[in-house]
Amino acid sequence: MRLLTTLLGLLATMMALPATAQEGLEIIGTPRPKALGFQPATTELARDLQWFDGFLLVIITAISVFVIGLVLWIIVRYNKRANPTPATFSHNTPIEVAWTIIPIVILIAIGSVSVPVLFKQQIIPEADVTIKVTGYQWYWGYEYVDYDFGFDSFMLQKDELEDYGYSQSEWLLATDTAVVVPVGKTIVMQVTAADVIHSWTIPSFGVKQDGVPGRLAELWFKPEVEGIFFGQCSELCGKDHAYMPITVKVVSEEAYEAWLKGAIEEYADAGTFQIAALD
Ligand SMILES: [Cu+2]
Repeated sequence: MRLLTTLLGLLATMMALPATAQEGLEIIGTPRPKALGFQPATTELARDLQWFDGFLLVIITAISVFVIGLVLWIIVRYNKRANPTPATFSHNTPIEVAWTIIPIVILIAIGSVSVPVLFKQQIIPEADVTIKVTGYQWYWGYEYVDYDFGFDSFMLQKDELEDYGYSQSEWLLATDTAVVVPVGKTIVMQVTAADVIHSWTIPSFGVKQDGVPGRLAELWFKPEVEGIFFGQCSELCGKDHAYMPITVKVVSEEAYEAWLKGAIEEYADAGTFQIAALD
């Protein structure tokens, strides 16, 4: 009976996926129980990273299989019983040339794929929307610099989740306010911190950037699908490091414009105050 209840519970949980919350937006960028691998890639950068990971896995697997095979072969073929009189030579020029050149070729192959992926992340394109994000102990502050408003973003407590349209499984991920961005536009995040080093990330977008006090770093992404995406501070920053998650909502152009109008009215004063306080 207990098994049946568990199974029914499990079925109900599975049918509830994908979870929806907040104006019908689907939760896409989130960890799933017992999942392996990456969260779904929803930007070109994330697709590149995940492809590169697969490419490396093939190379690593081939090298590992080759080395394990060599070791096994030597154990079987050249043990004391099978090979009582060992060879005494210490040099073999062709083999030494091969084991120098082959790794160089492998490293060049990896580099020729890795460097373009890195450069695509680091060369920041012209922004459609620019947002400055500041890490604090222990929450994030966002400023929409084109519109001169800003707001802070705090993690929702367990008893607040439902009020904000989230379920209990979004605890440690969902925040009271979210970064709202339009789908298909180039978003540039200027990342910094006010006290210690934090790190801003959204795994589904394939972006992660340390926020260092006194420095302004940049990252960019171009979200391709509407939905809710979660991330968490990724640089150990003190006792509540685990409690400063990141929520990004990717919405349609119209929804973004509507949200922007409301946000300017709601946060304009708070934003100015915050900017003044930072100076
Ligand atoms: Cu942190």
